[in-house]
Amino acid sequence: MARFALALIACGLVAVVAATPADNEFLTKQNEIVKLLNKVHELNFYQDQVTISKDYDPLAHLDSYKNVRVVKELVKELKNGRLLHRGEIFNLFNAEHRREMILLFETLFFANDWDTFHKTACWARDRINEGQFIYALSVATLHRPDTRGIRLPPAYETYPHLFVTSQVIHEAYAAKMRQEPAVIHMNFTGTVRNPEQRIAYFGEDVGINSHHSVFHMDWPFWWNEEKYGVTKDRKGELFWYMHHQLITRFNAERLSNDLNEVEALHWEKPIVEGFYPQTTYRKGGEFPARPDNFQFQDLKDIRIADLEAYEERIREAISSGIAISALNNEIISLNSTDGINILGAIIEASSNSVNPNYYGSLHNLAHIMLGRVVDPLGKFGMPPGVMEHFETATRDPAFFRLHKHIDNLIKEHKDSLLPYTHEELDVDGVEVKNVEVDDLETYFEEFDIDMLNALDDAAGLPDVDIKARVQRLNHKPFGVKIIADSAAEKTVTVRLFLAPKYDWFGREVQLDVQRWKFIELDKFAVKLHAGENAIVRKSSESSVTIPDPLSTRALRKLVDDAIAGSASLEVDKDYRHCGVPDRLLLPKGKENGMKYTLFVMLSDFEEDKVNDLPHDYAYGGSVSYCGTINHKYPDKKPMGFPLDRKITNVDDFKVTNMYFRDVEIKFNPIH
Ligand code: CUO
Repeated sequence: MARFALALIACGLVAVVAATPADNEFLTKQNEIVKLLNKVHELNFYQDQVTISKDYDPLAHLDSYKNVRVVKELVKELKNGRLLHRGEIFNLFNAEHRREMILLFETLFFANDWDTFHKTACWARDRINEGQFIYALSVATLHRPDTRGIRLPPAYETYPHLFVTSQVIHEAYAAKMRQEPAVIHMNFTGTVRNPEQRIAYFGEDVGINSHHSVFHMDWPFWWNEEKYGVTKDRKGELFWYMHHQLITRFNAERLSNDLNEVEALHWEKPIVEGFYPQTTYRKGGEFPARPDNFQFQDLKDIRIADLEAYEERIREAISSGIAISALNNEIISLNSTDGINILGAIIEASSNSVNPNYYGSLHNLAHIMLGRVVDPLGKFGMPPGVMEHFETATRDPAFFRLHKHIDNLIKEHKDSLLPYTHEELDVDGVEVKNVEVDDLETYFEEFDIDMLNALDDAAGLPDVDIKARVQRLNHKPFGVKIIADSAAEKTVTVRLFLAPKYDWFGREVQLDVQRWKFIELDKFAVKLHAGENAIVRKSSESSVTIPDPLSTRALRKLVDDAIAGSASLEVDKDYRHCGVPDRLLLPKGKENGMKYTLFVMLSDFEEDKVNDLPHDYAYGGSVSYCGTINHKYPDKKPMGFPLDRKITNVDDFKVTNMYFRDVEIKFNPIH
């Protein structure tokens, strides 16, 4: 189909982005954060930060912090040598490591002003473990009102070891020793003898890895809403939905590569796919490898029986439709739309769990079990596995199996709810007449990762330009045009989903099965006028994706130029680091074309509306899977609506404000 002229027929679709040019105060903050996260494995080296670190004493400025006790405790533990040392591996799933990191986070978060925050960060950078420092500083920067809109450097540049293979690191060192610039080609793990390697480009995509790791910084499972005064709206539900979407996306990728969909793991059955990460910690050795068909093992402190017991109780809650709260054994119904939020928090478990003692922490414990599976008793002193870091977890096929298991539990809950009624689906007077889509074409491209931060510095050995070159999936930009009639002027929410039309066996998938496989492509609100409307939306505007972040070098240059007045840095207070990379919006498809179902639904925005903001407010751009930090989740409907509940009668389900059509995705191998 010919590409249609977007500009001529667009239906008032320029989203409201709250961006303004950065002033000097913001540019200074932006500059300081980038400096703090540059070469964090080394001590402060920018002279101003060195001086602050040397001279600053948090105890001499206690009146500059909201929570004095935390500051005193952090300093006391540091003086007593009780904190994780620099160079050691920080593992967020380790309760002690986490407790120490939270002390630092709270010290930073509760600093009364930017000046105190900045000085504390310079001070901590020389004294606290760098993994704890990166994580605490990042989460504090994302959540402090005075650092809203600051851009963090890409995670794969701050800590490249978690994103590239050992071979790349070795070659990068060799190039630096030779003082020769280099571009090192990175292969995906495994060989052609391992079918899983066919979709390694997805699980090992640096953009997916950083989306996942930042999601868990935006929505930390340890977040204390009361203490921090920041509510995490629908966090339990979002935990499910973001991971559900990762699985549907992964499965669509598998089908594109002639692999069957991922199966859930079970505590008693072998973990079919082994995994050899071919990745090394900066210090502490290689990430442990797992052979095929390995069984779960009891750890010193977590037993398989614990997981089974927690899961039994969770299943009991799902089938009975009630959870038991720790607060006076109060009964909480799960049969409302909020049930998923309660259940998500219980399963993760986050600090929002209504009863962590009773329901445990199924998901977090499973991450630890999988991470330590090959050295369960610590006999060989192996470092944590890839499943114990959000940056590396999606590399392991077991990640998707674990989350599929959890997704199945949630599906049991969703299937227990009543299907949506005609009234809940129908929008009076609105009809979608047609949906046109540009050609959908995917291809692989090359991308370079700056290895500057991966390598140690030594006197007389200056930095040289060393890059890791990876293959990554991309697609041609495309547009969707929706022709809709409306009886009157009305603002609607437009929901766009995509799912494979056929399963692995080549059978057409029935809607009630297919509904759980739909990838949310976009969601936005638009004003219809009475009569016929043409709604045009570009792929780059999608509410699930973010564009490529600026590299550290480009970010520093932009800030320098903006300070010098020769460029302008736009500040969006809702700026998001979480989000699927723009280029991964579409699954790969096949060379000869692969059929998908495109589903479009318009719903009544006045019923969906949550925040008192313009209907086209952009929320930083990736709100669908990542929510928003500064506002409530801007859609009252359950995430995944209307495909999250059973469709028992397709005729009842299909209303005029919906539209289904086939589309085809072609992979171009010679781009
Ligand atoms: Cu994101 Cu399990 O929650 O990896």
